[in-house]
Amino acid sequence: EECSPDENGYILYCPCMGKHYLLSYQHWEYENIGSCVLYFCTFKLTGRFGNQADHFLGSLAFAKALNRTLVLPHWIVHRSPKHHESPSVMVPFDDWFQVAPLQGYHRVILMAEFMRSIAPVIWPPGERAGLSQSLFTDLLTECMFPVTPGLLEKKKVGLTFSVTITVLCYMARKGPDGDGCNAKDGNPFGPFWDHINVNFDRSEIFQPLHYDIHRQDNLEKWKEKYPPKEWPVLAFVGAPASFPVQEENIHLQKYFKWTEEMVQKGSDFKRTHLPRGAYVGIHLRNGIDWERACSYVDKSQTLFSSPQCVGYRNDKGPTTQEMCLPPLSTIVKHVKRAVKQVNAQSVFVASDNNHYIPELSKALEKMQVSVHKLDPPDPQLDLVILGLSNHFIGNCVSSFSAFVKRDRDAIGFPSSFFGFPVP
Ligand code: GFB
Repeated sequence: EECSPDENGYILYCPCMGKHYLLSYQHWEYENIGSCVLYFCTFKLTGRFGNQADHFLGSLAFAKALNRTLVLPHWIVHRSPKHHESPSVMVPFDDWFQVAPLQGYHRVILMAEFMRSIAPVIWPPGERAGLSQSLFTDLLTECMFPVTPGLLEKKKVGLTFSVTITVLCYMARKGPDGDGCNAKDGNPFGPFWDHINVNFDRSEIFQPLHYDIHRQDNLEKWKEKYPPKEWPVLAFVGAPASFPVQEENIHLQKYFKWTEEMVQKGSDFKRTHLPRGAYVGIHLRNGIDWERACSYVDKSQTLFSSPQCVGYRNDKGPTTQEMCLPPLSTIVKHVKRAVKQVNAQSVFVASDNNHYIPELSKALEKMQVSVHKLDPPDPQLDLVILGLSNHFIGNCVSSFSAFVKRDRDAIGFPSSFFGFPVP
């Protein structure tokens, strides 16, 4: 019974970055690193977990709206750019998160289980189509890479919008006259599908349909165009969701729970490394990639996850530099306020780069508050420890912070942000 396929069909996707993300990424790289137009060249590419988590919530809502079982993808952990030739690491969904609470919302299945018991029956090799939003022709005006008409023709065989974009960047690396493109080229696209031994036999462009299933007309069109009998599996090469997470899908965070082991690790750290009593958790996003990203704050009203502060309709004012890359003075001010508020004995700092441990320790010396971080670094454990704190101060713009904020909101824990609200 466990193995009988869902006749309503399945949704499968690679948590690879989609259009929105890649385009802005290319823009920065191109403008900021004149000599380098490669997606992977000099950026400090880390996990990008926050993006994937945002996409996950949207994909869950998408699967529920289409009444298809969601295949829980592996998380993709990116290696550093120096290793861009080596594949990303795939982490099974349930290494970090529980499956059971999700089932309280909608039908889900782990990817390994799907590939083992379902795919051979309803999605055999030879009948595998990859779905994408569009060929990249409509993006040419936005894309800053050198593209010749000849290259474009070759790209039309590309599997999807996202993959095509990645392949495009990959081709640009080799020059416009490089060899033809392969739909799974590029990291993490290739490694993700290779990991589960999937090759695509054809591609399907689904536009003008789109992911916003909160629009009833769009939802009906999905059901009409892709009936489960003919399309038992809809395999998307990027998440069928937007980034940042749509406002309507934020509430799904409550079904998205760390495993008990992860929570235990967080509690163990607290017990063994922090003094007894309350602690304030802070997220300092300040790596070089972030500095570059923040230089775009003035050019756009919202950036990445900033709608969590300034509102999805920008109703609470523009995103500011201080929110994106808060100076030490702002950090100290907010931390001191939070320490007083919850009578904290310590501060736990999570960061991708500079934790400011000496500076914060000095600033909090008189208050007799100690400052701590994880060693060695562990992004997921950072998230758990921030989630457990008595008060959390996050970065408005970062989706890493946004995860913690939603996680805490779901259980009624308080949070605030650096530089927001604007005084
Ligand atoms: O999670 P993420 O999408 O959040 O990407 P943002 C940031 C990655 O940096 C994380 C690492 O997945 C981690 O691997 N990182 C960030 C951290 N903060 C911490 C931390 O406190 N501790 C540890 N250990 N690691 C955006 C991306 O990042 O950055 C955009 O979403 C783009 O796609 C932009 O890449 C430049 O939203 O902060």
